[in-house]
Amino acid sequence: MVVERTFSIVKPDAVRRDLIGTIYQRFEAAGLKVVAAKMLHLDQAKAEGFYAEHEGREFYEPLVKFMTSGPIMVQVLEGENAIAKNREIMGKTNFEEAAPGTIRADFASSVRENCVHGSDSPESASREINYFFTPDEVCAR
Ligand code: DAT
Ligand code: MG
Repeated sequence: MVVERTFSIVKPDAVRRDLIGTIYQRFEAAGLKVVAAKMLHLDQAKAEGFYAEHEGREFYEPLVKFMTSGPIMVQVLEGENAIAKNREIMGKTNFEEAAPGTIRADFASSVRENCVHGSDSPESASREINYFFTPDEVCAR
């Protein structure tokens, strides 16, 4: 088994609804250790850059507006198969298709307002971690 790091966001909807602790509990229960974390409020340029892969899609502009609508928690999670494991406990993008017991099935209120982000590949994990954290902000555990 390979110990990996992945990048995660608790999105503005979940922060507004005081779900930070509940979602962190899901990470820890799944064996994903928090090795870096901070709260911040994205500005438009930073949100656009983060979701650049979706530029031009019909949902891109409302997504950027939502992601800048309030503070978020960004974190690096570490564990065996962390990238796939985190995607598994998040559930599918569309909460109506997400498996019961996943974060999105339990807490998302729409396809857009779906509580969490998680990297989908080693390449995106690396890019996304470096987009928000300097190497010295990530702790060995
Ligand atoms: P994921 O967040 O599961 O990796 P994604 O990368 O395809 O999904 O899309 C990024 C975010 O954009 C997603 O979490 C919510 C929003 N989004 C995606 N498809 C959408 C749609 N059809 N309508 C509204 N928002 C959408
Ligand atoms: Mg994605």
